[in-house]
Amino acid sequence: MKRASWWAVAVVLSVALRAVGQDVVEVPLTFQPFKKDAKEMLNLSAGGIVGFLLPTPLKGYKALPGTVKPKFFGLPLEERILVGMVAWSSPQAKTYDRLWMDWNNDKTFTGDEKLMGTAAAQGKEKFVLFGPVKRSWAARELECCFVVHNDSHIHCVPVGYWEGTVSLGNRAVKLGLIDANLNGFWNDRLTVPQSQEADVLLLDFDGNGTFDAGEVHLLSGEVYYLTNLVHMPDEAFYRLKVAEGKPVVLLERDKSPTGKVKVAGDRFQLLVTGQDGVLLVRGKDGEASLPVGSYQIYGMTVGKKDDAGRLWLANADFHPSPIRIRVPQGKDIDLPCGPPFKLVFNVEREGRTFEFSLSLEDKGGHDLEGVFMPNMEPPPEPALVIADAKGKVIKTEKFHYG
Ligand SMILES: [Ca+2]
Ligand SMILES: [Ca+2]
Ligand SMILES: [Ca+2]
Repeated sequence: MKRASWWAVAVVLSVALRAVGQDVVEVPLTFQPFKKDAKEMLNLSAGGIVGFLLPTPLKGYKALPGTVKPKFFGLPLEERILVGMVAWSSPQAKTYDRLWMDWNNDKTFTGDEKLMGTAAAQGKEKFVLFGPVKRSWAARELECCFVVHNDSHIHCVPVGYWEGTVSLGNRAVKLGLIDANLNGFWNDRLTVPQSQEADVLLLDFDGNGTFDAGEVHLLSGEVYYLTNLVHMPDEAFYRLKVAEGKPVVLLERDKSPTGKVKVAGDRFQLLVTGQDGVLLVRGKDGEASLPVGSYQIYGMTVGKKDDAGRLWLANADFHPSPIRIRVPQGKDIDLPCGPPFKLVFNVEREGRTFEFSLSLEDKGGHDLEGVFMPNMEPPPEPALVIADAKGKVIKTEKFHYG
């Protein structure tokens, strides 16, 4: 009798241990320094910390004598403002290729606080990259790069990110974490959907080996802020914890019951808030799982493949009136957003002047913010043709994006 009960205990224990082993997965991370590619730095760190270039110096500062076209900015870094100045190196430079940061906060810019930048253009965009630099700031060593973008603003970004691979279901999933708010920790979570005060989670959701960032980071679903719950490619939800003192992330599977939501797209992302705060839901083949509960949908990106299998994307922003839904267990919910889209033609008349405009609405009547072709460019502007009753063309005009 006694022996039999020992056996029983042993069996229960081994089952429990195996379950724990499967529910928390340790993922070792390695540091990946950014290549000298300003656009990649900005995309993967969701812009890092941003300051606008201003024509007048910040209070207590003045331009260095002899500088060409100086501009000024402040970067909010850890409860303090890092004040800086950019200028052209000469009247022929045509770009802000010199940078001074007041690292020691003495209200002056000195030679040892100066950096020289490398200019690079990518398409219509213009970048000047400074650094990497390592300086004392807020009682610690800050290592970062600076990027002047389109002559209008400056970004402070980390010098790289942590990357690892986890086996989920039958797939290896590459993930990464970036200290996007540059406070020395890489586990700051997004609390409200409009905030940008958080670190970034990189997730190779489509398994093509790279973290694909769109111009708008919600578009790809692979570069987004770290949230309490993370929707992984195996359809399950996980809580990510960063192990203390070592480059390891722990993935703990959330075991809440789930339901399904449906959107007519080959791929889609929904930005929602629910009982666990902000959550990016990643769907494919028209459906996505969500833990049972009530949600507010703040944004949506939908991708549909064309005949050649290339993905076209459309996005909508539901601020400030989010769509409210309830996800019950084991029942599919058709969401009141997404395709089919409807082209709406509006005419406004004032005296002899007519104004024509076009907009795209989703099935719930929500305006679409943007549509992107597979190359991430907006589709060509449509033309307006006015003809008389006999079909003779009177006027042709092009619509403009506005
Ligand atoms: Ca100084
Ligand atoms: Ca951080
Ligand atoms: Ca990818």
